[in-house]
Amino acid sequence: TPFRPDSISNAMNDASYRDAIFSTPLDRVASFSFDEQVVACFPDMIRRSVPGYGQILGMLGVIAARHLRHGAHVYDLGCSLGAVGLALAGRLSPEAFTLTGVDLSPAMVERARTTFAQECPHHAIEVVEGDIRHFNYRASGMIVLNFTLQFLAPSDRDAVIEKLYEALEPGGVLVLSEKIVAADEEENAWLVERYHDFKRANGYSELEISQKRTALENVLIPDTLEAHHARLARAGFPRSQTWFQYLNFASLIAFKN
Ligand code: GEK
Repeated sequence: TPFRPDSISNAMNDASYRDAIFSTPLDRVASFSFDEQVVACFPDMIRRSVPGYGQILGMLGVIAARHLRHGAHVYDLGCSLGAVGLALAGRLSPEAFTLTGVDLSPAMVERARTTFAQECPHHAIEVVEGDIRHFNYRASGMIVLNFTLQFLAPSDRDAVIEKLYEALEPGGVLVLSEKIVAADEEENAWLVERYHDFKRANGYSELEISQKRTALENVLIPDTLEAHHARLARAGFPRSQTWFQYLNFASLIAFKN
């Protein structure tokens, strides 16, 4: 099949229910958590809620093909259902890389393992249930945090990025995709309003948008792009750049010499 950077495996789409978690009024909106209810509709939720999600995934395969030394190891941190691993497996042969996906949610890990076994049984991909803050990383050529760092307490973020810098081999790359906030208030307000328009256009109701917003308060705390680049520099990366932005969602790449 011809390569389309924005296309990803249908495997996850097929099994996905439509996200209706916040479609009915709730007395008290609980904090968002990655439980079984979320797992069941996750592919639908993330596609309708994260602008550019599919394009970022498609491009991760392209970036890996460019930057990975043959046979190098890759980490996908906060792997959820394994979308990053699937994107790489769709682009690279089984000999090209090994991958470890790490996620804190047992429900995610279980589903990701099944998906890899079905979709790319010849690729050396494992999924580990664990906390990326306290993980023992092996030397790697590429580390991906696709919308995961944003869920860590801000005070934990520096130490994780430092650990990942240490784990990367010379020439290694870190890809960091995040929901971001703009330092300028007016700019930020415009981005957030257009983001809510984006969600409306993708079929979310006012109620769903506002209840999801409440559920994510204090759970997802976004940094500015400047804060991300500064953190990467502090951790030791001599160079980082923003390679993708769509409204208040962005992806950065950092290079280790
Ligand atoms: C994708 N990357 O489809 N340790 C490990 N996992 C964690 C931690 C932690 N400390 N905190 C949160 N998670 C995926 C999407 S989703 C993004 C990533 C979103 C996990 C959490 O369980 C969830 O699966 C994931 O990080 C974030 O490309 O839902 O917006």
